[in-house]
Amino acid sequence: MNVEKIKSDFPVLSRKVNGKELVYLDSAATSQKPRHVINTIVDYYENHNANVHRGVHALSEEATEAYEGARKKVANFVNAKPDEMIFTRNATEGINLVAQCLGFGKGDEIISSVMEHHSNIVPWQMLKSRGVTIGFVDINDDGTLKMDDYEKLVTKKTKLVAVTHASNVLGTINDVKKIAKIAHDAGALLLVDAAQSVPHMPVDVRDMGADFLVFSGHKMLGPTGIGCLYGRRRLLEEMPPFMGGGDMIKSVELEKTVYNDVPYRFEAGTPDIAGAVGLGAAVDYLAKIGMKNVREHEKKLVNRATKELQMVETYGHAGGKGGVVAFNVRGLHSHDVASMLDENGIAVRSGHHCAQPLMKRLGIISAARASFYVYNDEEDIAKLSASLKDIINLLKKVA
Ligand code: 7TS
Repeated sequence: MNVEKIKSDFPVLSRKVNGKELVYLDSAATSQKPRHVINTIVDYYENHNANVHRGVHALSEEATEAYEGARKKVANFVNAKPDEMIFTRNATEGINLVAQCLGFGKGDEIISSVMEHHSNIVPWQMLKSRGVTIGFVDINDDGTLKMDDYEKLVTKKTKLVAVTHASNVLGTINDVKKIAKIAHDAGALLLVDAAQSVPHMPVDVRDMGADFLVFSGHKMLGPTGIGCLYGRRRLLEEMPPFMGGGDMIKSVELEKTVYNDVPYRFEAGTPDIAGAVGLGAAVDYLAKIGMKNVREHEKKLVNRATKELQMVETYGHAGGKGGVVAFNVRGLHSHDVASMLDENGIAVRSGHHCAQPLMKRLGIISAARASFYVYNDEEDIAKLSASLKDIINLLKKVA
């Protein structure tokens, strides 16, 4: 991988922040966008813009072709079929769609885990009013899931197991294939939150055994406002629509409506056409680099970061973890650490990372987090490490 060349494809990475070269270490929150994605979106608006699935005029046909072409690209990227791929706004919307449409009722159980992002906890909690109960798998000290908990918690009453493929805080990559087997053996379904895995490693929905899988375009070099829900076709066909309106129907009479086929049934109203087209371009860009290469590159970076960041407390020590390092400087709030790093042009996220139950489980209120992607290199980590050393030295002087 030629990181220097890749870096030059991202216009924003050449800007300065606080007079310093930007070091962007917040890709787990959202990734930067390469020129190819930006230009594709501009080209779409400048030359092809029209609504999809309706007009017979040239622009409408071109827009439909571009939108459906993007669906094919994204489906292919995770080894799904286009009609199993629903465009959503983001990973969060995909999870809410499943929560609202799968037909949960009294007595159903859902098993989540303590390492989940709020988006894989709150939509399930919202079903409590229907009499649904939720169980949570715990973590070990190294930040891996307690696999024994699945054996204990997943029962005949379990309708769905919801788990993240990769943790946005700990970096742990979970053995979802094994979890799929436990879920399926008990007659339950598996939903995989792949918001932090699809952008960073090869993902194959079939090999994994996922019944549903969600991800967001904006974390994988694509624009904001577009995401995907993969669902096994038979399941999607049995599910009622999420929202009603245009495009999700075959015919409407005042008394009744015949719904459209999957996946259109789940895409009510004018979709984010430019977003989908931009995501298609992002997938092309990533596929050209090769997802195995992306994964290997991030492994190298996270190993280097783990070695360098011995002077701070870090969270999540699973072997082969993803490109995320959450940490705290003793005596400082993570927001203060992030602000001090920002003065040096280094962008990291701080706070609870939308994972408050995990923070509680770790016995902390917040953490700073450096997260890596295709445009980061070892020099970025060296800069982070040097800045953290400066912060710690400054603290010693003040104390
Ligand atoms: N699941 C995981 C594992 C995530 O990390 C995130 C976003 C989401 C779901 C939700 O994605 P969205 O695009 O629907 O909002 N995670 C983060 C983060 O770690 N910092 O900012 C957003």
